[in-house]
Amino acid sequence: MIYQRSSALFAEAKQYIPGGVNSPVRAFKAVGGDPVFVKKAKGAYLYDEDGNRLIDYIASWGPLILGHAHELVINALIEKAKNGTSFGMPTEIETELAKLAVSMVPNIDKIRFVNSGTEACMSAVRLARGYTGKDKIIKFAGCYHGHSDSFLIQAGSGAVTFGSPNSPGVTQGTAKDTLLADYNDLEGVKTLVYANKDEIAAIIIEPIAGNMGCIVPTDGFINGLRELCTKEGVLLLFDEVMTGFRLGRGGAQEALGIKADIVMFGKVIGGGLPVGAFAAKSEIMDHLAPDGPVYQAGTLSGNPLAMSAGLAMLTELNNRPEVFQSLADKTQYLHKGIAKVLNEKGVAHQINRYGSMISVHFTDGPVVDFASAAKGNNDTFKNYFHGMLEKGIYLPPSAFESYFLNDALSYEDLDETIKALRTLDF
Ligand code: HOZ
Repeated sequence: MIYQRSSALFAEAKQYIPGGVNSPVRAFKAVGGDPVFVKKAKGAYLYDEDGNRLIDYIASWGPLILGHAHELVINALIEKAKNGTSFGMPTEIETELAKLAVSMVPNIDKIRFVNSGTEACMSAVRLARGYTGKDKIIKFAGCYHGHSDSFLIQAGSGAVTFGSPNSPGVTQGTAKDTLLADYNDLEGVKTLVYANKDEIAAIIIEPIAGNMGCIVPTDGFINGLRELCTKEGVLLLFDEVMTGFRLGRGGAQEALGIKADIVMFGKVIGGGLPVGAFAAKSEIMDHLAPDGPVYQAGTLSGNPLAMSAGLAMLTELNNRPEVFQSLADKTQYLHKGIAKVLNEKGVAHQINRYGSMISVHFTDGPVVDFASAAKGNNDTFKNYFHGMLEKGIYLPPSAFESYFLNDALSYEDLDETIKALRTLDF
């Protein structure tokens, strides 16, 4: 395939935008080469600036569960835009989306809309601290909760891709309140909690991790965290930026059958527009301003365009919950197909999958945490990524990201993907 125009656009972008991108993973640094510039997308396909059609496995990093430019979402947006784009005043549609979200997600009474997953996680931690009167939080190595200071300690996603999981610019004062544990290591978490007794406000986790590739919690891990938190007066925070409304109507809470104290959402709840949200029982949420003392605000929070896209997508998912099983079936099909080809080719690999999240790790052993994810062979990953791109398959451009399947993908698309893999040399 030809990527001339993308390369030219990237060269120009680099003159005006740091690294040529507005979010580092997009720059292809982990895989080399120039990023693909998108012109438009529809359903399961991206169409790039060089006229190539690509089968998309990132779905804007998760939110496009129904596929790109779904007509329900686009029509809702067009209609809404005719009446104005931003008011900085309350609108009815905010309550409509809040009501729907509260009806779909277990264990929440109230929800506050923000503009991104970063904002949601940052605000949720402030709320947890304000509610508990404690300062420290525990996060897991390789988990990514956006780019707020407290979370850039052994962070996953782009932070680890570029070798700076602990970003310069985060003060020692902030860093000391973020304690670090290993994913799937319940004993390690217990040790931290007991060593910092009565000082931990919250444990924040991606209940299915998606920022060190896809990593699935081992049996009893999340449940163990739940029991520990309840016993020790620590709030359990689920970062459902990727899993919310994707693993089922009730996200990971529903899929795992475990309740969190605060749940954070991101782009999914805005149908792909810039939205985030955090939610909990009233007892916790009522600590937020203007009812309570914990401050949080934003002119674009609850923006009518974002609300209309979110409402359209969530309404459809709520009315058609069979989508979740259908996505999981397609993901399993893809898993089997990829595994068969890689086994035939004798390529060492592990495939992690949960619902419609999946990732391929080029390593021998099980991938259960950041350390095991980091053992993946990045040269093999690069060949795989570029080989697939050459065949028109767009995968996440880093081994530390999950794929997200969308409802528009057909079994023919999946077969085309598996067929493309068959042509690669490792
Ligand atoms: N951090 C996002 C994936 N985990 C990538 C964001 C982007 O580059 O758009």
